[in-house]
Amino acid sequence: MRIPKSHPRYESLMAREALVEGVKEGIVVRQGLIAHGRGEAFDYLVGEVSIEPAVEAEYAAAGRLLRAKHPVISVNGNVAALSAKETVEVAKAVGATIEVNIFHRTEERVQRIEGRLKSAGAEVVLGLDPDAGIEGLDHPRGLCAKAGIYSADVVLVPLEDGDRAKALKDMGKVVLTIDLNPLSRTSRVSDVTIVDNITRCMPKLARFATELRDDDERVDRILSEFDNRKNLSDVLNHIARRLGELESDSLD
Ligand code: PTJ
Repeated sequence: MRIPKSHPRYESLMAREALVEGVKEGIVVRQGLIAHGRGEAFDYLVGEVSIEPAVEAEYAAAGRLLRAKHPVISVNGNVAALSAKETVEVAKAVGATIEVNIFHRTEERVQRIEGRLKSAGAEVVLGLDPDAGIEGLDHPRGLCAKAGIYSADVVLVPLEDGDRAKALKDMGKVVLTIDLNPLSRTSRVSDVTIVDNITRCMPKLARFATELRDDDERVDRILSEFDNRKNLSDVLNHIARRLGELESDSLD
């Protein structure tokens, strides 16, 4: 379907189209469409823009990735359909390894997601031949690569809610996430939670990483000032304030 750029919901409709195409191509699972709907609902609540706490978290995540010895970006079907090119750009900007790690795992899907990432410019993508396991996870998302997630010190796990973030924390890793739901288990347990749409977040992460690369002092300051609990509470306060304003507007 062709969507005119002038459509007021252009970005949102394009994202839906990308996910529906992703389902047809065997990249996205149908459950991914439901997950996206939940994300859209939270995006409405934040106002469909990158709010200040999100930008702060994006700087903190860029700093953490730059400081990591072995950063890994974990990619699932939704991430590949919405942000393959931008994910590769972030990986290049911070020197991260990319690994496909999916909940609804089939070899064919892993291959298709790997193919999508490679056509977006990735040279190496791990995940197809898992040779290690995330401790404490007995479902397929526990399968991982020794040279990737298993040995990473910092892992970016966008768009998931589940027990993996907690399992990765229990393994001693720094966990970063992108999740429009500030209340999800992954959001609550991560070291840095970016409450922003992945389509707005990934380009910023790449830009901020480039901006911070040679500014050690600024990275030190960003990392020492960032507090994930406070950031999540700033997000919730933003939503509460915004709902209050919308409510009084609608009564005028
Ligand atoms: O590809 P697979 O097999 O690994 O499956 C991927 C999904 C997304 C289906 C799976 O990880 C899943 O079921 O995820 P959840 O538990 O629904 O969590 C997804 C989280 O991402 C939710 O908290 C959503 O609010 C959030 N989310 C969805 N779309 C976006 C988003 N956050 C940021 N940007 C989005 N576009």
